[in-house]
Amino acid sequence: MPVTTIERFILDQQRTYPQATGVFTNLLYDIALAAKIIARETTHAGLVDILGKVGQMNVQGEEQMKLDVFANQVMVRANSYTGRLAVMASEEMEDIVCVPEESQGPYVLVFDPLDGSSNIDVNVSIGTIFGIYRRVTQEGPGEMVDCLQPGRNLLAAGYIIYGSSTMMVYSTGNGVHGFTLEPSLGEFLLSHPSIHVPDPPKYYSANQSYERYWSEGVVRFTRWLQGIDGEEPCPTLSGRYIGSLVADFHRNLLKGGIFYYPADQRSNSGKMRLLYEAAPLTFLAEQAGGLGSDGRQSILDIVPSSLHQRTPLFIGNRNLVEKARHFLEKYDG
Ligand code: P6P
Repeated sequence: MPVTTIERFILDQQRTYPQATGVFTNLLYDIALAAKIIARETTHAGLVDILGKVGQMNVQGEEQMKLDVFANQVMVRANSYTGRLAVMASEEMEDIVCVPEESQGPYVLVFDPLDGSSNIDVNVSIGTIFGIYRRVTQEGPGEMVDCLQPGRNLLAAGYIIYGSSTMMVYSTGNGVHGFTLEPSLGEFLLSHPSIHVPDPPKYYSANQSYERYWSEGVVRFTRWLQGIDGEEPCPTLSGRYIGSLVADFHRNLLKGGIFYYPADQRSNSGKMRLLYEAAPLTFLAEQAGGLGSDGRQSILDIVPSSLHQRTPLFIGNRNLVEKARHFLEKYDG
């Protein structure tokens, strides 16, 4: 495979859009740069000055780890003065993030700067998730309505996984492509072109310690995945649950499988965030031949009513996600 940097790849993709001005391309560059800066810190997270809690609580009511705060700052600062964005929304910030008037542009960036951060101090892979929209307001400062768009409107989405290596995986609607960071060069190099979810799948990912809260449909779906339920056989799957959404999603994207975090008796909205977790990952899943749903409808068809709203999530191989819907319709009505 020729050595292709992410910048070269993005630029080559831009060439297929004659009317492109380069703003979108530069936005993707900015995200890749932010990813490199965050990656540099996550690989040193064992140092005292980063590890440990900053003591603040974020909008999710979760104690903020210093790396959360750092990653959020990097994403905001890398995108505030570039002239690409009208507005941003971050998992770490309660309200929309306004862009200085002299630096506004046509796009909207939504992101979770560091998902799975509770795993930082046990050295489990964590990730940044992002989605890019075009603004819907015509001019002036971006507004909440620019952020509350359904996933169908996404122009691009991706994630960076900080693990045994750092990878950036993204799509602009022309397939899903993965780039691995070569730290000695500081470059993301094309390592996984045109990713498609393998079939048959290999894994199912769910936190089964919550089964007692699940609906009958979800329990029956899980028994089917385990080859126990009476319906037609499911491919033989192994259970794998890391407890870090990006890591679980990434493994299933490359090996085939389904991740699900359903609604349950504790929360009828599930745990995953619609705007900056479920929708961007569903955009990627669909581009890779898979699906993402709340158990009834595509995640991409849900119009957000608030920045931090949650949604049940079933995401991965098309046939497994469709089977989940079958069980929920059959047993949960
Ligand atoms: P549970 C991490 O806190 C996170 O938001 C996701 O990354 C992960 O998939 C999920 O929560 C794990 O949740 O309830 O199984 O610990």
